[in-house]
Amino acid sequence: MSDLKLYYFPTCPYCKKVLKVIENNDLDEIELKNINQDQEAEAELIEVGGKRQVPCLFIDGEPLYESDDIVDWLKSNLVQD
Ligand SMILES: N[C@@H](CCC(=O)N[C@@H](CS)C(=O)NCC(=O)O)C(=O)O
Repeated sequence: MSDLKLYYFPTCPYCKKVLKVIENNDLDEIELKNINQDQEAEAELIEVGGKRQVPCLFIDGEPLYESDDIVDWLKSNLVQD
């Protein structure tokens, strides 16, 4: 099982799209990090990912940006058909 963290903030429409997939499929294994409330998470996103853009999914510490790519990864790796 991969270590999964989603960096997001609640008013971001791209984040909402990803969060909907997470909620609809009960993907509880993903730790959610709201960068507007958690300064440590915000700093970690910028340091590791290189930019303050959300959503970003860390997969075993590797950042994956772009909501469409994140949704595709979730559907390919976690969502049961
Ligand atoms: N193409 C990107 C767009 C992501 C995007 O524009 N996110 C905005 C928030 S809605 C962002 O992080 N902007 C930088 C900032 O707010 O500092 C995606 O689909 O994930």
